[in-house]
Amino acid sequence: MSHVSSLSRDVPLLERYRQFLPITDQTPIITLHEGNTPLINAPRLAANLGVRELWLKLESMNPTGSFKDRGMVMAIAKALEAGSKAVVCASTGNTSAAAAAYAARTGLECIVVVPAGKIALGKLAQALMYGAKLLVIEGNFDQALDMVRALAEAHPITLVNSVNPYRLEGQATAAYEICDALGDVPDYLALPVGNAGNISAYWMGFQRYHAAHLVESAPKMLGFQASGSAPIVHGAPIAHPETLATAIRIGNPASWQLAVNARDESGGLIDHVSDDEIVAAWRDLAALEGVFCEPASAAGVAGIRKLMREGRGDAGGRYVAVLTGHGLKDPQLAVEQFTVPAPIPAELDALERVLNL
Ligand code: AN7
Repeated sequence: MSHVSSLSRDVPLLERYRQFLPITDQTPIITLHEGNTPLINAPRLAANLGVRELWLKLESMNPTGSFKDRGMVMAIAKALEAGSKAVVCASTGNTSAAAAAYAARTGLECIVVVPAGKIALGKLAQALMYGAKLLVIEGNFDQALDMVRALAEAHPITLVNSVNPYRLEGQATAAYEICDALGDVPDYLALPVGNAGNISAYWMGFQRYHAAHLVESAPKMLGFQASGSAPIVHGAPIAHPETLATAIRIGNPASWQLAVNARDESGGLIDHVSDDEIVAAWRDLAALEGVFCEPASAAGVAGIRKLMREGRGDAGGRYVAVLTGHGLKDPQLAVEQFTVPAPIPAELDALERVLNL
């Protein structure tokens, strides 16, 4: 029995949800064992936030450490199917890590364009190690995206940012997994919003499962931007977005309208959370539940806390927060939150003295 279930866990994502994906007989079923990520209950954090039930979807457990692998495996499979030899993306770091990994796995050339000085170190390391051609621009993500869109129009290079529709198709699998794991939909799905692809993909996924009569309703979508990078909240693009959550430092989201549709059709909201609120939620996730995500990923939990504080939350609700990327991608920012103690002599009595024992 256990042998069978471990085999079924190994079924590639593209195979497992094949009926919901744009897969043909010609689509290569590539995989790095993405998806099938844990959905874990978080009772200590739920109590802290004042909600009845909170689940964490650990997208950090994907092969390159973020949810981007779900969309990228689909986009790269379709690029291969179409005979493409090269892919390109702009990125705040996670998209480039995923693109570079799946390109390496399948022998495609990969070009990534990132903003100078605003990429977490782990993500930079990934693009380099996976062998991507890395270009660093004196500009932000939005400018990088404009550049690669133009590049892909002028040359035979496949764009794998989330404006490529196969990306959202792949990312919708996370919604299917949540429904399959809970046997139902949650009341609320909370997640960070950057380029706004993921909230759009989740909404598409929940609607599809509903239409297929696999669930009886759909959750309210709760999207959260960083306060310094909140164009959807303010209703206008932001020329110079800022936030310490560099993953969502985006001023003109490509999937803006889809995200607004997801918000309105689900009866949800898109709000903003400050960097201080993001950091507090980020630390609480680690210290209360043992879950270390990257700063941007904590925006969903920060947002639930804000709604509860302002009396706009639902204490009796069942929440799922999507933790989009791994904490080890950005260890620098984590260590900076603390004072690392000075060394002590390597002797037992020194240890006992410091511990007051
Ligand atoms: C950890 O990698 O845009 O709203 O270029 O890395 O779908 O953009 C990353 C986005 C949330 C926001 N959490 O998702 C990129 C990039 C993490 C992220 C988001 C990102 P979208």
